[in-house]
Amino acid sequence: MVKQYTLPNLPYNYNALEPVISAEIMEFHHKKHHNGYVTNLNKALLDYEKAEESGDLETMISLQSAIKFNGGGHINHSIFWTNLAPIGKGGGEFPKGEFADKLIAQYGSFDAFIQKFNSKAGPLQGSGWCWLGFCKSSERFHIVACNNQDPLKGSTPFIPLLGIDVWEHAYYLQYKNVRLDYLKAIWQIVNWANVADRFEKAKKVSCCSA
Ligand code: MN3
Repeated sequence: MVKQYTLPNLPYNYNALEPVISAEIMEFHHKKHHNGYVTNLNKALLDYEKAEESGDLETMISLQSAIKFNGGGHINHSIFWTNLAPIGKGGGEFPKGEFADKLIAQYGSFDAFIQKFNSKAGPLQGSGWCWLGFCKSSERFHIVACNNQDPLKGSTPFIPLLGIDVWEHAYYLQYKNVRLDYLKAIWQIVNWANVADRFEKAKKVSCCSA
């Protein structure tokens, strides 16, 4: 049988990211939104397997967008939760070491990087994600905005290090329509140790021939 996915537990309580992200947002985001992606992904994969077994190519094709959307939603949120940490427990604390040195070498400073990231995430039209990705071949970081639930790896050659969800469901209950306030605040809870850890792994992955 085709692999089925499960909703991962959050590495902290729903209220742990307050005051930056309210418990209400976190609970809805995890239990309803992420859980919905997992449920719909599993169903689409089972339906796809059935269609494949019976040679129903049209149904297989019709299921591809559901697999992309819900599979991307599961991948993206699974990264996002670990990219965040409560204030006082790693949240917002810039790391030291190779990752930090390299990021500063490319962008000038952490603040300059954040400014650049937010200038890409803020104007993203509709729903999507903004990512910091790394390319081993060019040894460069890339800030990329992706629409809907398109996962960074799969849509681009880059390995995702940090993703910020800019769907309205990620901030609307607290920040209303002011996405930029959410984007300014979220850096207080970015788990840079997790981002640096992902960088260490990304250094070993060939992503493209650039
Ligand atoms: Mn989301």
